[in-house]
Amino acid sequence: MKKTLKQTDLKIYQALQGEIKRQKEGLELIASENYVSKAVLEVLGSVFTNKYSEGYPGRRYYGGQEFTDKIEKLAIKRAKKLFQAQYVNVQPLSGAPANMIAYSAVLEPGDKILGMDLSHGGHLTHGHPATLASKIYNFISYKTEENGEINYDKLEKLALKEKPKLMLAGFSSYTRQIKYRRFTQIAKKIKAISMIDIAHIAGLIAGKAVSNPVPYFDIVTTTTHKTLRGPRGGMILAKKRFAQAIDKATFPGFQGGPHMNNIAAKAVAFQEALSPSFRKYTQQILKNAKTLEQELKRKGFKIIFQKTENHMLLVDVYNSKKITGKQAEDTLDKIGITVNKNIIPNDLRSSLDPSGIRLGVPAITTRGMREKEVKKIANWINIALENYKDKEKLNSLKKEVIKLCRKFPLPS
Ligand code: DSN
Repeated sequence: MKKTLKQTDLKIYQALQGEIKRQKEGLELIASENYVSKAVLEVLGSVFTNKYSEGYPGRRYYGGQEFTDKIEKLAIKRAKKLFQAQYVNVQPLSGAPANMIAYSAVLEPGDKILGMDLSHGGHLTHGHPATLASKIYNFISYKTEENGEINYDKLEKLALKEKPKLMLAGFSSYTRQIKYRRFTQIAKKIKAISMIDIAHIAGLIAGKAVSNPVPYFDIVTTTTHKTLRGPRGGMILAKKRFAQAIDKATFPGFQGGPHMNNIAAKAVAFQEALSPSFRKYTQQILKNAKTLEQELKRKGFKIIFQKTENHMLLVDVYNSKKITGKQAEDTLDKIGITVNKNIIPNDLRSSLDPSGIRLGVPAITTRGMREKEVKKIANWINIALENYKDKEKLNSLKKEVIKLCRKFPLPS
């Protein structure tokens, strides 16, 4: 007789039940998180996890690839359609590996990369000294201005002076749109490869809520689990001329066997993202983020980069509400609202207890919440952060949060 997880491993079963309850009864405002559909979950937990498939469809190193070839080809076909890409590789295990693979496909150790500074919205893998990438490549960084924008004239000057071999756009906490044409024109001028990491906004691009950088850039990397609402994973899109180099850099260059359960789940998520309802979803994300921005501004919060043009907000809680980023994260945890503390540009505090928090609406939008609910949530955030020592107030807010969550079940 088949045994259930509960019978074979009670501890893990209990942790799983706890996580299910936490996700059901809490408001997920971490900008990089989302809820996948039941169909994505089904295939993620399927027998595709048993299969080794080094190589690419039609040219694998192990036998038994009848069905794995099918799913990988479908995932590629759907991703190409979603993003109008000439070439796609769906094997990268996640976003950080995708970036490492992309760098290694076109650069030699010691080559120069111009990327966005972490505290100004960039990602760790865009040049932070703590990463392996920064030990291999020579990173220099650009920053944003007081008005929250990238100064492209300054960027051009820096690029002309430094002559990087690769110019990298993209971010993990920047809330404004990037001028793709201008950015890639600068890269062309200095004969650099242009690359953009769209991990955060891939879903918004797929849903056409923001414009598509794929036609402009040589190489595009992404995760598949944020706004795109797929399984945790990575992907690289590029111009055809980079296909061979990226395939080789992925396998055998950087990875071994791709995770075929994950690739199957990516294919399912891409199909979902091609639907008209996904377009509506991404439009609603923009509306919800704008509502959150306006409500928080009205309540005296300082919004970094001045405004949002995507799914997230970076909020300076320290200088507007005299509460640190970590205190804010902990306080909101107590009422069932999950956010992450986040460094802000020129932050005087440490990254373990910075001045800011990052908020995102993709997950609550997946649950069907709209402007009305976002207004409520903004109000609760304000009350909680202004009264973070008041246990009774926090307890009653937690009850409100649970009540709201019960009205908006997770996807089925
Ligand atoms: N952890 C992801 C994020 O939250 O943006 C990026 O690595």
